[in-house]
Amino acid sequence: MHNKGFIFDLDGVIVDTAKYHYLAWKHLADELGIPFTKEQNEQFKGVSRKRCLEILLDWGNLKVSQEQFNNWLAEKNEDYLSYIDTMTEEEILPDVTKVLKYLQKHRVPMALGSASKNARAILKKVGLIPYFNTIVDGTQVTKAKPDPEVFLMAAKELNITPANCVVFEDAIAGIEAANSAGMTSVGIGHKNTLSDAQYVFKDFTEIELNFIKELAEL
Ligand code: B16
Ligand code: MG
Repeated sequence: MHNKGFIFDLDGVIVDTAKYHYLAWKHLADELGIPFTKEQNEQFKGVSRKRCLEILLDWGNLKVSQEQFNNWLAEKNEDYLSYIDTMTEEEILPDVTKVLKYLQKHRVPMALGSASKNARAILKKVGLIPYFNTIVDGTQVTKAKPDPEVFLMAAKELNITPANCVVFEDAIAGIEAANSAGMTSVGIGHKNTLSDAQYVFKDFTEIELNFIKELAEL
């Protein structure tokens, strides 16, 4: 087995589902009369569904019963899943498959480390399940990023020590989680936003296979 392991976040790294999360949250926010912008949606990246709704209700100064809270949570997710249902492999972000193929060819263990409870369904939709040795998602973790739980669990399942893991993340909280797990952090997004990452790329089209080769010690 290879000595290095690669862990990928899902939303914002492999696919851009943030736009669907936005549409579903916006729909609910409109219904509740709470203003919700794309900038506010940025703050929901990498954050669990439940926590997102708590934040939204805080913004709207709304206090609700547990039952109402759960109903809205379900409503948002149903709406979100109606978008997910339309996804195809064309929605995989540019050059992501190139990197996954390269790593698979060299038998580098790969994991998904996502806060989403829908991660498996999304990977299935876009046909990427076969690349991952393990999938750790929001259905398994109890502590949300920036807590390193999701990545530590992925490392354990890959049987690779955390220091030998490389994490690709688009959220500030995700980079923080990777760093506190003692892993190599690669940010996907803006240099200014992800300044705590060890490396930052705008997207996968900026990543050379040579860089991957070095990280993977191939
Ligand atoms: P769900 P990631 C995260 O996925 C998203 O970035 C975040 O916006 C979302 O609220 C969270 O998953 C929960 O998603 O409602 O599908 O369980 O970036 O960690 O892959
Ligand atoms: Mg993400």
